Amino acid sequence: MTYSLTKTLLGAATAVSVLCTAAVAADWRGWNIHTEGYPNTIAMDRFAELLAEKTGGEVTLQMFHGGTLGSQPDAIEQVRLGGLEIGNFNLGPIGPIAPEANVVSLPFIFKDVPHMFRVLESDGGAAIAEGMAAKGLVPLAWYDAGARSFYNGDKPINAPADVAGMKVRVMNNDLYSGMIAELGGNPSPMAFAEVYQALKTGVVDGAENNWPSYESTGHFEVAGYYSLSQHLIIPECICVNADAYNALSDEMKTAVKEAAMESADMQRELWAEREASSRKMVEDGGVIVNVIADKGPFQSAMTPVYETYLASNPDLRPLVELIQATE
Ligand code: GTR
Repeated sequence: MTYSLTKTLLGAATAVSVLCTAAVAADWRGWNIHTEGYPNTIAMDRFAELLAEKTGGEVTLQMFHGGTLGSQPDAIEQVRLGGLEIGNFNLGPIGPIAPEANVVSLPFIFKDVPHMFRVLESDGGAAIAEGMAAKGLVPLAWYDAGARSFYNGDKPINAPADVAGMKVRVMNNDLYSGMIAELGGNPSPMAFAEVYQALKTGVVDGAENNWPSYESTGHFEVAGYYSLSQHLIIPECICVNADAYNALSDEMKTAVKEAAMESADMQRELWAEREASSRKMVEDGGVIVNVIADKGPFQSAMTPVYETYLASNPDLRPLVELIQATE
């Protein structure tokens, strides 16, 4: 009797442990907009390898690069809803969903990239991450996306007056539309994949992005003036669906997080190299790089953009001030 009870209990325990293992085993699918050889693509592939290694194969990830699973705003929704588990997202198109994360899309909020990372590693970063997690997207690590500057086909941009009347492609976010409107231009929100044709056919006059994306997309071929406004410094994340992440044991969560952090270390190194090589490549290709002597007029034109954001999110004023006060 005792023997068979023990046997039954043991059997039950085994069944439970098998069930538990089954519950944590996960086959994830991941979205990335960039193509082969881009720092983010290499680092996301490395993340997939590290995930399998560090979780002993309990969590696996199949990456889909080149935006093959859809546009970025759609992929963000997919990861929030659980249609996909992972994405390498720019925080720009996450901002409209999570107001805390939108703080990084206030033009000129960061002094430079190191300042952005200092903020992300502080309470400010924790507030941004919490805001995202509350909307179903858990950021596991932050990637570098440099600074974004304006480019167009026919002239250098030195002052807001040069943007006046220009149709400029922006990512999907009202802050960016407001930014262009305050400079006197016409904002044109559009998916990344459509920008090359739009520039080429004159549907838009200009766009804005960092060196690697300006180069990798070929935008430099059809918009040969790059003016160093550096108006936006937007971080990117490896973001995971909150339910998928929360279903993991603590041990697995740690492993997943470690894999993401190591991938981010790699991405930041590759990013620094790619910024330099992309710049060199486009300059060799004939791009005219324009240094803006005084960015002050661009910065002061952004006051209404900040006011609109703070009027809709009065509770986020301390976060804005925290970032501005971070050395
Ligand atoms: C790139 C970024 C992409 C996407 C793109 C865009 O720099 O890495 O995720 O946001 O810009 O302008 O749409």
